[in-house]
Amino acid sequence: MSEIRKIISKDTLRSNRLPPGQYEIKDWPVLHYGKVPRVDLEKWDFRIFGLVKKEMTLNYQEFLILPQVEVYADFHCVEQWSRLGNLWQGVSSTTISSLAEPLPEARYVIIHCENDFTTILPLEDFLKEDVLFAYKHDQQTLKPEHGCPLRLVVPQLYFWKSAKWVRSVEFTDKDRPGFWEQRGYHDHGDIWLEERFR
Ligand SMILES: Nc1nc2c(c(=O)[nH]1)N[C@H]1C(S)=C(S)[C@@H](COP(=O)(O)O)O[C@H]1N2
Ligand SMILES: [Mo]
Repeated sequence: MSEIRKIISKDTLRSNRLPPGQYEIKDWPVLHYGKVPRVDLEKWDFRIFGLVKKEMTLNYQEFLILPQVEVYADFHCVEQWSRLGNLWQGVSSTTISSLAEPLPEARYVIIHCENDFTTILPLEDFLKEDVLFAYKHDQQTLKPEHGCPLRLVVPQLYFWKSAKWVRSVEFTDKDRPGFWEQRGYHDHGDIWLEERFR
C-alpha cells in the first residue's frame, strides 16, 4: 500500500478559525432533504463525465484502490453552526480530475447524488488541495446519514456543497444551479465572504 498523503486545510491554521456569523458546536447534526438512501455497494458506481478527455465509471472496489488522502479540516453550515477539527479520509478531487483530464472549456463541476440531489462549484474550488471524496470521518466509516458510502468535502465553501451519497461528477462550461442553489442559496458559498443566500 502506498502511504496516505496528509493535508492540513489552511483555514485551520488561522488564529480565529470561526468565519463571520458562525458559532462552534461539538456534536454533528444531520441535515439533508429527503430520506437517507439505501445504497447497494454491489451496484454502486462512480462516474466521471462531461467535458473531459476520458469519461469513466469505477465500481466500489476500483474506487477504493485509488490513492488516499487524509484531510484535517473544519466545516461550516449556512445555518451558522461550525464543527472544527475533522479528520476526513478518501480520494482527492485532484486525483479524480487527473484521471478524467478535463477539457480547457470545463469551468464548473456538478456533483450528482442519490435521489437526484445535485450541487455545483467552480472547477477552481473543486481543485483546492483540501477537497476530497470522503468515505471516513475521524477514523470511522461514514454513517449512512452522513453520506455513506461517499461524500464530497469542500472546506472553504458552506457545507451544503459537501454533497452526501455522491454518484457522479460532471465537468461543464455552464453554471447550472443545483438543489439548494435553486432554493435561494448562494451560487458560490464562500464561508469568509458570507455568501449565504442570493
Ligand atoms: N445529498 C445531499 N447532500 C447534502 C444535502 C442534501 O440535502 N442532500 N444537504 C447539505 C447540507 S445543507 C448540509 S448542512 C450538509 C449536512 O451534512 P451532515 O448531515 O453530515 O451534517 O449536507 C449537505 N449535503
Ligand atoms: Mo446546510
